[in-house]
Amino acid sequence: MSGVIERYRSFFDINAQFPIVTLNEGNTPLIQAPAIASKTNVPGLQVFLKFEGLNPTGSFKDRGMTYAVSQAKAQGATHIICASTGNTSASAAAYGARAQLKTLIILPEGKVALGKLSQAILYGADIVEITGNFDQALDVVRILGKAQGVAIVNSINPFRIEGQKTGAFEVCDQLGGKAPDYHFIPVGNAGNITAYWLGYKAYHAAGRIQSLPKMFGYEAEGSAAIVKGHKIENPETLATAIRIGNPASWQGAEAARDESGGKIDCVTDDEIVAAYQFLASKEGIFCEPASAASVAGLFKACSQNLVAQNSVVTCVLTGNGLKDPDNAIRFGKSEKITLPPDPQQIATHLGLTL
Ligand code: AN7
Repeated sequence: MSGVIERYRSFFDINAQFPIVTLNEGNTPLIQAPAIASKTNVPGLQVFLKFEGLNPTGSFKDRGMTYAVSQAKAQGATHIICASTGNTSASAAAYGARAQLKTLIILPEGKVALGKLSQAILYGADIVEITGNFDQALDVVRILGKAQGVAIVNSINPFRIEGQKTGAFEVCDQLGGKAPDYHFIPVGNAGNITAYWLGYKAYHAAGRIQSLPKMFGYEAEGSAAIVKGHKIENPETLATAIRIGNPASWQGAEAARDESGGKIDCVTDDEIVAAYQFLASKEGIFCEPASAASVAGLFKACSQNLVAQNSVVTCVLTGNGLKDPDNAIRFGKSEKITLPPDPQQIATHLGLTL
């Protein structure tokens, strides 16, 4: 299976000669989540998880990066640059390597999960950590992007949003040519909620679906600029992927909310962690903390009676749990002890009778 541009070619404004840089991204599973549905206590609810952690670099960013990097290459760029809370940089570094472009990455010091950093390092990007946060890194990138031969591949690049629309196309295809009734998604820089909404609208306009979902986006409470209606100077959350205080696609997120009759709300770190643990221990799905904000948001919205009975819900799980082993170990509830290789002793410890 080829990547998202080839699969949804008619939705991209490209000709037959357009050179595509791809790692066969997309085509991620839509996994039904009965334990989550049951925990909501909403009768007849069907919940599906779009597990974007199974993309080539482990996050949804690959859908937009294939198109942004293809366009950069086609337009003769020599360098790509991005600010990142981690996943964008991992994806940029991979597609940059694939396209043989120099990849420049500006990161908030000490706030990028280990897996993401390790990816950028091995893919071979040039990495600068700033003594500041993501929003400041993006401000720097907006200026460095003016340098000769440099293409910005943050989601302020419209090609990123174009590529990420394919997530919505896949959800509808996987539901058998239908849109969900509600779409739950984490919100950081707000590019993805913008892209999904544009994707649903494009599919609707093309006659592929007959209805549109209500868009429910969730920021982390300590970084909830859209919910609070102002920039957050010092955003905080353990979900470092969405530790963003001035979302670049703020207006796109509000348009998605208002046009769809949805909601932008926030969830606390405790709610995020509870959903993160529930996903792993009750559904067998390992996502990163920021991704669990969509499920935390679903639980919150259901408790507020905002979700109708018998509806179909999708939650996007934006990134793979392996991205952030530190939080997995911190919040995992397994017991681990060291013993000699003695079956009897181990059996006794595990409560088994030999
Ligand atoms: C796992 O990598 O902004 O609202 O620089 O990595 O489209 O920003 C990551 C964002 C959700 C939020 N879940 O998506 C970056 C970056 C995960 C993420 C988001 C991100 P947007």
